[in-house]
Amino acid sequence: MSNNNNDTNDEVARATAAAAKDPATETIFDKLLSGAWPSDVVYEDDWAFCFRDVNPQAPVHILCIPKVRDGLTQLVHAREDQKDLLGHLLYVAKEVARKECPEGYRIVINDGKDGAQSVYHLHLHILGGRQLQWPPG
Ligand code: TR5
Repeated sequence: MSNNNNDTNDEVARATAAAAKDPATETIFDKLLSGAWPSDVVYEDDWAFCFRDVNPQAPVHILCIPKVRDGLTQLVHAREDQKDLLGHLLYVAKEVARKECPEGYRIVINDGKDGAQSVYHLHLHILGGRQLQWPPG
């Protein structure tokens, strides 16, 4: 687990580089979804896929993504007809968090460059398993 200043700077650098790329290109999450790359899957159903983050920022760090990206590179691009999907993802994240983090948790969406988003496939971060601080950096 890591959360020092160097990691924070690295994450911002990755986010800045990712934001400069064409958001239509496939992301690493497509490889995890297809099984081409291994992932530690926590939950999946027809719409949602939840797996442990490879670089955890807390004892519990799980990502929850839509199985089909369909333009959802980032939250800001969500369409009205995707409201049910967004609600489903939030509900699934809550259910996963309730089981994994009985003392509480945080659900985060990083959006765009200033949000330090580095992978352009919508994802909810579920963080817990320790006392989280506020405000975030
Ligand atoms: O910075 P944002 O909000 O876009 O979050 C992207 C998250 O994807 C980060 O927390 C990364 O640690 C995580 N990530 C990146 C890779 C990866 C992953 N989680 C699981 N497995 C991964 N693989 C195999 N490869 C990655 N590059």
